[in-house]
Amino acid sequence: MQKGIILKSLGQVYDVLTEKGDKVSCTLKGNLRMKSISTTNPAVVGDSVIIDEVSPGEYVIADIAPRKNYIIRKSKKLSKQFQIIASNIDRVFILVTITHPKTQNTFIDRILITAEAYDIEAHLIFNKTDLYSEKNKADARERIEVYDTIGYPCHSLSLLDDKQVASLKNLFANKVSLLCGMSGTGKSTLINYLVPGVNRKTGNISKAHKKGMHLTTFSEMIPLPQGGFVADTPGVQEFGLVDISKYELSHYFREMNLYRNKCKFNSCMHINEPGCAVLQALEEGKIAVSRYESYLSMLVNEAAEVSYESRSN
Ligand SMILES: Nc1nc2c(ncn2[C@@H]2O[C@H](COP(=O)(O)OP(=O)(O)OP(=O)(O)O)[C@@H](O)[C@H]2O)c(=O)[nH]1
Ligand SMILES: [Mg+2]
Ligand SMILES: [Zn+2]
Repeated sequence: MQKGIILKSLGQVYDVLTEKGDKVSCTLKGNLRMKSISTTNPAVVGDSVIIDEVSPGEYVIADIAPRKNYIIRKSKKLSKQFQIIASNIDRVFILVTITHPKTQNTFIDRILITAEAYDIEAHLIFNKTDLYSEKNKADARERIEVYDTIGYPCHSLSLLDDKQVASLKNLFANKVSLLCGMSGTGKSTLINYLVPGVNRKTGNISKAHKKGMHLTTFSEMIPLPQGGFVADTPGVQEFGLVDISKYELSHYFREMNLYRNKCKFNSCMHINEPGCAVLQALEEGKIAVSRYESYLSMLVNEAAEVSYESRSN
């Protein structure tokens, strides 16, 4: 028996990094396979596990430690099921591009809200500044102002410039970090920089659509030379929010959370109710219009009617 962490999940087989520093392939012990009820995957990247060598060179995952947190997305085909992308995350980094591709605020906010709900520190990395037009620059400045004010650290750079990337390195040391961002925003490019020799495939941006090509198709936890891990995830659109209820949603918008206790009604959803302190703060410019728009869009399109999964696991 020894402890390890799941680095990669390939269907029935998992790559585990053991405490001793060996990488071994494991299958899942039968009773653990049965545990998967509401999720499609019983063991996930980032899980802390106990492994057992059942015969020479043959390993099974015998137990999975309770998860500190996890990030989920909806399974495409099975609407009621969700898939855990990664677990036990310390920090989320959202790669944001203003152009090639254009990242929507709703994409950023959806991840921030998920991070907030799971108590994960979130940073924004505005990438591809080398491609900025004057208009893009203004757009970036405006967005950075919004997120800085709420308290999310923003970093602005071009990953093509080694000197600028060097300043990011420290942020990753000795932490388990998750990189998120639309396809083509530079997640794999950043990992190649953080882990020399890892050679993650990076893609071209299609000229016609200015979009990425969805090159990274599964999650993987990569050990960092300076200690810690970084997870590369596919550029998913359908990220997060699966188990956040409509009523809870405003709790995870930090700036809305500051005001919602002052609303006249306890059940206020901050849409058009009288005496709504959130709407008043919006009118007074204390809440950014873009964030409020994200809130409404998530409320209508994504948040669940009821919460059907406890986050504390
Ligand atoms: N001009 C410019 N190109 C960049 C920059 N950072 C990354 N790229 C390019 O953008 C393209 C996409 O980068 P990837 O790292 O593959 O993007 P990804 O986020 O991993 O994409 P998926 O794996 O599809 O989710 C590559 O051709 C990179 O070289 C940058 O700062 N400036
Ligand atoms: Mg990639
Ligand atoms: Zn209200």
